[in-house]
Amino acid sequence: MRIFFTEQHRLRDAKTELSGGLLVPPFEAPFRLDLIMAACAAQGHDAPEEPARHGLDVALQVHDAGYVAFLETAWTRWKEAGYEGEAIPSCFPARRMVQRVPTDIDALVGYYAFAAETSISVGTWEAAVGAMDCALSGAEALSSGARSAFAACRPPGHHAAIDLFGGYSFLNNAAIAAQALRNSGCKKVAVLDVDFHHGNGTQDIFYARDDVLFVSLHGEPQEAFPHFLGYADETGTAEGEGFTLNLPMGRGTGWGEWSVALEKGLEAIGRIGAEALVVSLGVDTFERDPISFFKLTSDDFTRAGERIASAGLPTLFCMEGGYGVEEIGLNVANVLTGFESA
Ligand code: SP5
Ligand code: ZN
Repeated sequence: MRIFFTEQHRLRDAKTELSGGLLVPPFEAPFRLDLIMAACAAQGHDAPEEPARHGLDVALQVHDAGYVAFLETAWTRWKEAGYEGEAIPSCFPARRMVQRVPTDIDALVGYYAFAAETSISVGTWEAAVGAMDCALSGAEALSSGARSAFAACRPPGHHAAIDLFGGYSFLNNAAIAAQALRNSGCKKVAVLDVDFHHGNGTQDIFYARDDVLFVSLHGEPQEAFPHFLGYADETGTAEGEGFTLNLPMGRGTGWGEWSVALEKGLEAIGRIGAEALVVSLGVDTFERDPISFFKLTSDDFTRAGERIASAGLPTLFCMEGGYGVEEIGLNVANVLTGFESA
């Protein structure tokens, strides 16, 4: 399978994450992708290719233009304001407040955020563009006939909504890839999100659309980040009614229950006649993930890859979450190996 990777991901190396009232080193850090690339090489996967530069046209089909311009300039503007730390939102347009774009940089950071744990740091924009380029090169590979591709995206993307960052996500790599597949002629595209966390951003982007099905397996919102989206009764709106499928699960979920949800998701993908599949691949469902509560084992990831292959669709894997443990590389490589062996 073709693998797209760029060293540009290293430019996202924030110093701070707001966690438990402290500023801690972020869970989402460059070493993650080093472990993933090393494990892929160790399992004999193809050598990574540098993605092409695609520009922002497709991103602007799924994100708000003001939001993209904000991301591009946020760090510079934050520095110009004289701040010494990283850009952390501290003030939000919450219930019954006015949703009007402000001019002040502190206000802008809050306006375009849905969570405060994710700091905007030097190089964040450049790294996010590199991750998007990996996803777009992966989509292009499928359009030229590849059975599968792996976009080694970092920073991740599935929490990035039309005009909101957070959850370590800035540009929604998977959604941008799905849009590119639509642009290149796939009538229906499915996004299967197996990251532990609900893909609130991807759901937001496609919620009223019937050309992209969004299926998500995740920790139930009452207990799991991002908390405020991802309930089973969110099924889409207007033309998009029936094109969102949320499969939330509780603490301690292992392969038994998780794999039943996966089969439900795959059935829905078959039912709508998807012509291509984008997988938001998080491995934070692992039993020893430090911030999550599912119990998948490293062998379960191989099985997951095999089951995803059974959909029989051109498939693009976009890297999302998975934290803190040596096994994240093994777990990602196992999904890809499982897929290819099926
Ligand atoms: C891409 C992705 O996986 N983003 C996840 C972002 C989660 N960030 C906030 C996590 C807060 C978790 N708090 C649980 C602490 C358990 N001790
Ligand atoms: Zn996650």
